[in-house]
Amino acid sequence: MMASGIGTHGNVGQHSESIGRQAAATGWRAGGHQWRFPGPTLVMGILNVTPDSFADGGLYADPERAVARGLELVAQGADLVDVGGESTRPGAAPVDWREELRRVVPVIRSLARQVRVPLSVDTMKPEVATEALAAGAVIVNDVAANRSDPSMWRLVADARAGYVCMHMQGTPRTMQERPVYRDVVAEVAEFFRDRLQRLQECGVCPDQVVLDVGIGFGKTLTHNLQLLRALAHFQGLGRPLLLGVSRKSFIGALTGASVEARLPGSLACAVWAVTQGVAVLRVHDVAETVQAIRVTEALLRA
Ligand code: HH2
Repeated sequence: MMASGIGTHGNVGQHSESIGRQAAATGWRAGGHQWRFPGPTLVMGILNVTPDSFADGGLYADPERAVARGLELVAQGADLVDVGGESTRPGAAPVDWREELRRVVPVIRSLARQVRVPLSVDTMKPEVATEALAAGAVIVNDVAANRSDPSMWRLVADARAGYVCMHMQGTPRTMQERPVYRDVVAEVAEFFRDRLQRLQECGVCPDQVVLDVGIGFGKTLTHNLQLLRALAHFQGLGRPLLLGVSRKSFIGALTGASVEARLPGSLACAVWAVTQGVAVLRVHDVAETVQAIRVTEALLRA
């Protein structure tokens, strides 16, 4: 059965005229942190401690530089900082969990001592999530929520951590080879319903969870656009939405812009997402995004 508000593409089209969607009233808890939505859109700053991430690979591979960048993101207005030690760009090779730990744990430990904003760990591995939570992270950003092994969910339940449940078709290595959906909006919604059920069975409360359609994770340009158009309809699932579009390749496909030149397209998507009730935006360009969304929110209120 479909949750209210989420249907096929035809049904999405019917609802696509109005601007300024009220998100359903929801909350999100992560460790001792708590947010109510609708409210100001949260900005999650991206901090990739990797040699090969598609936008900032190699810039913050050194722990001291990474910590300095984390402090800078917070000073620019980030409400959360998402620390990742493994690139998930299309075709990326998996990183051994010990290497990923070596990359992210010292950075999380140091930032947790210096900033008040919650830290999140962007990882697909339970071993890394466990150590990152022990080092001071309070959110697990899980791009591999499509796995069947429940160990990640059990540890999120035990830690009462926040959890980002992202949709991906396949794995980063293979996901862009030939993504196929009968109806991408309906299938992603069905995935979320199934995961919310499984998470609850593993002891994760719904208020620990935010949902992310996973732009670029096993999706063609058309799939990405269909999901972006349908954002408001995922509100029917009763959980806040997180969105990661920052500098992604679909912006390049639409405009020809290189990774470094995709800020305008990223901001256009951020503004659109705010009008559609998205609660959290995961971005590289924090200061610019904060300004764009504050103005959008004021316009929606006026
Ligand atoms: N996108 C990326 C990584 N993690 N997490 C969520 N929840 N949603 C996303 O859209 C998302 C994500 C890819 O971006 P980035 O971290 O900049 O690059 P890389 O994976 O190459 O490190």
